[in-house]
Amino acid sequence: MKKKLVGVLLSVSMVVASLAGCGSAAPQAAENAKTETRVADEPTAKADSAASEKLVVGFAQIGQESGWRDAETMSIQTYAEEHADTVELKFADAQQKQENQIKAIKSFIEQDVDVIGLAPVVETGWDQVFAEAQDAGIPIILLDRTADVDESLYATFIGSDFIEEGKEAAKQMAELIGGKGKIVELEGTVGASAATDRKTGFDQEIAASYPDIEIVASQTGDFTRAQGKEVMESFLKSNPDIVGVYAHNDDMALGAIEAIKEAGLKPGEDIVTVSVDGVKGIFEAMVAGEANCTVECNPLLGPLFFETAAKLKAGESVEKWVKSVDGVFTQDVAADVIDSRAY
Ligand code: GYE
Repeated sequence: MKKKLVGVLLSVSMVVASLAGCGSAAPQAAENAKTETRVADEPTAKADSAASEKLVVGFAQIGQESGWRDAETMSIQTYAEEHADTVELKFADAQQKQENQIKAIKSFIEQDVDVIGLAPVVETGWDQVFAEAQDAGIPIILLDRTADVDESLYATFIGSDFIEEGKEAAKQMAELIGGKGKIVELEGTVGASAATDRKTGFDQEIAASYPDIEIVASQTGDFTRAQGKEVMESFLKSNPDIVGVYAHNDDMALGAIEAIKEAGLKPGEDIVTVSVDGVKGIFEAMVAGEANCTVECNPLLGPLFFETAAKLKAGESVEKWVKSVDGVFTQDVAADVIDSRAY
């Protein structure tokens, strides 16, 4: 409580100092100072909204593990730059570590931001810090990945249906390999909703509808191209007769394609690929005939994220899940659409 009051007072003196600096606005400055002082008497009022009407948002990003992630970061930062007169973004890159995301959230709470955005690197372990944000009256937006917490602890989830993506990927794989054969699966980050659900959806659909398809190995490649390649190399050594690889994101598929080539096989023909995201690199690989299908997952969430944050600041209600609408792209359409891809 004491800290908050000091923060408010500091910001009041900053407003007074900056306004006092411009001569002709002096009477106005005195007027403002009075208003601001009244705010200082009320320690519960937010310092930022008292000092300006800007929407102040803290975003705890996961890291830079994939082309998809970079596109999302760009979308968020570009929106903030283009709306700098109304929006202030405090951005943290957690370098793939949950502890760094928790630290970032705590610091956003300290700074009394209006809304906190988070792409949870893993699903569990958020209850305590979310409760702290709630106690401070700061709503949380989950962006692109879900968290395994009580619904009351966050305002909304903006993102795709990963189970559906997994099911769609399974149908595409079945189509590509004629409903039979041995395949391998490259999983995303262990404990991440995008990985858990893409696996659940895929594995369930295969088990339910395609009895002649066998998933002979499934292992994490942590959503990165480097690990996708490494894991695929070991898959190829122990399972030389596979006909397909399903990767939870395009970056791992691109790594797998390198491994397939180095093993002297033809990606896209000897071993087909199905992955998720729809980044430029996988379209290039499809045009080259080396990848077969991508299930789209839209990373350009910046505008929707800030619009939702503005609604929350204004006290408006928002849907608990704002679902992205995504498409599916196969090799035969890749050349036609590649130039229109925005990421
Ligand atoms: O598919 C993957 C990224 O959370 C939906 O995270 C996101 C996933 C995306 O690293 O490439």
